[in-house]
Formats: sequence, structure tokens, C-alpha cells
Amino acid sequence: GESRLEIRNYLTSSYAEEIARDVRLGLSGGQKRIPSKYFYDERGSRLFEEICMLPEYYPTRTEMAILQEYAGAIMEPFAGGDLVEMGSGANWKICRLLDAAWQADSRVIRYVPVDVSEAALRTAAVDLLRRYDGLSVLGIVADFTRDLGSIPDNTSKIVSLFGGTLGNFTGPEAESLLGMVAGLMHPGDRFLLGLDMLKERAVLEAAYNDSRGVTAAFNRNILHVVNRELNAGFDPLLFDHVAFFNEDAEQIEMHLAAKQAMTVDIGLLDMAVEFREGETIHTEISRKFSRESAMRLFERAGLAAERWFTDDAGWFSLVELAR
Ligand code: AVJ
Repeated sequence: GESRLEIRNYLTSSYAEEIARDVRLGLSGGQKRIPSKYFYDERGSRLFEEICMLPEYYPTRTEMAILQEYAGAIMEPFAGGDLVEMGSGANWKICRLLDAAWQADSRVIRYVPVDVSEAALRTAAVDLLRRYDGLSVLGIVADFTRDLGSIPDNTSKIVSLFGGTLGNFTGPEAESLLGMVAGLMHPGDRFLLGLDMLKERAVLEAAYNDSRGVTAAFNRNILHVVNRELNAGFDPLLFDHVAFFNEDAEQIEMHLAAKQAMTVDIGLLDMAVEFREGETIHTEISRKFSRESAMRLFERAGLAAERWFTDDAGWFSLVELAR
């Protein structure tokens, strides 16, 4: 069969300008913060893949088991069109859906990964084209929180956002993202959304405080990124990894806590940032959902849950949404 690959780049403002703006703003206020999207340079992406294989980090393996079991049911009503994946990364998850489609011999599918890294997109696409005879791939290099308009509008589709990525967004941000996805959907289209669910505090906190310290290295990596991109002078080893479940906000929070008072120069910003001993930089939220909180969010975004797929313990959900 014929395999085809096209990649379109829609990135607008340069990474350098964006990280400069975000870090200046984030380190100027009361609670210091650096947005979690800056974890994922090459080293950070590698560390995150390592996290996914840790015994304490249940979300990836739980979601994979759900996909393994229900991929056939998910793909069965899909008569062909675009399979869009927001924030694609590695191919583990999409392969479960493509396997199901190929087993059912319904191969009129174009895979449309959306990711900020053109290199990662290309590597993943080449691998898929080798594995699935007749597949075509349209790679979209874009920030899916902003440039969803780059996703083709003229075919039926399943859009997917796997892995609890939605949990990194605040309530209002999540609502606006889901609303934008809803805006892309026509009757019959589906949106497959991964959600990490509320569970016992000990299980949640262990997943973000693994015994081998991989999550700590992942958290500190954001300081390596800032050092490199902005010629900053952070010593990552002078910051403790802190991750805890905030029960009222129903979210895991990650911080980096200064082990001592210090001043850090950020060369490219002409800025000197002061830290008190114990003061933290807030690096990530990872929200955990109940069916009720998820349903409220869907309703506000103009989406309706058609089917819930979950594991026996109810630790993770894949929700199939329609407009
Ligand atoms: C990639 C956002 C799903 O929040 O669990 C893993 C990132 N942070 N360990 C998550 C992460 C710390 C992860 N997501």
C-alpha cells in the first residue's frame, strides 16, 4: 500500500521569547512559578518516559490497560477519517487504536498528531508509517492550547487527549481548552479524554514521590531548562523536590523548595531573583477528578459524555465525549 507523510508547522512566537516572558512574570510575583510545559526538553521528555515505567506511577499503565481492553469498542463506530492526537509524544497509546482499526480492516484513517516538537513528530510518524500499511499521517507542529484552528475541519474525526494532560490546566484553562475542542467537532465526531481520578492520598503522593528519585530529577530539570534558555544561574541541587496532594483543590502540587536563602541571576532577563530559605517555585498542578467534577466541566464546555471506560479500581478514566 501507499504511505504518505506531510508535516505542517504553525508555530508562531518563538520558544525563546515565550519562555523569557513566562519566567519573568512567574518569578516576579508572590508565589513564584514556572509553567509545567517547560519540563519537556529532550532530557525532560526522557525522564517523563522513565516515570511512566515506575512501579509507583500508576496512570500510564492503567490507561494502557483500559485502551488494550476497549480499543475495539472505541473504534467500532468510526467509519474512517482523521484520528487527531493532541500532544502526541511516543506512540504507545495511538497504536492500541490503530491496531483495533487494522484488525477490523477499516483502514481509511489519517493520523493527525499535534505537538510542539517537529523532531518528535517526525520520528513517531516514520515509525507508524512502517507499522501500518496504507496509513497516512498529517503532522501538525503547533501549541494545541492556542492553535487548534490548524486542525483540518472537513473530515469526520476522533480527537484524543490522553494521559491526564488535562490535569495540568486550571479549571478555567481546562474549560476553555475543552470548549475549543468542542468547536472543532461535528455531529458524529468523538473526543477521547484521559482523566486521572481521585483516590487515596497515599497512592497519589507515592506516584509523585517515587523511591528512585526520577520525579525529583524531572522536577529539577525545569531549572536546567531555564539555565540553558535564559542564561540563568540556578543550582538545581540547592532545591528540594516537594509534591503533595492538596485535598481542597483536588490536585497534586509540585514545588521546588530553596534549601537556603540565595540570589539567582537570570542573565538574559537582567534580573536577580531572591529566595528565602524554604521558599518555593510552584512548577505543576495535576488535577484529580471525580465523575461529578468531570461532568460539571464537560457541561460548561458544551460536551456530553457518551461512554466511560475505566479500570476495575476506577483509578483512571477514558471518557468518550460528543458535542
Ligand atoms: C504528563 C501531566 C500527565 O501530571 O502526572 C508526572 C506529569 N509530573 N510526574 C502528571 C508528571 C510528575 C504528568 N502528566
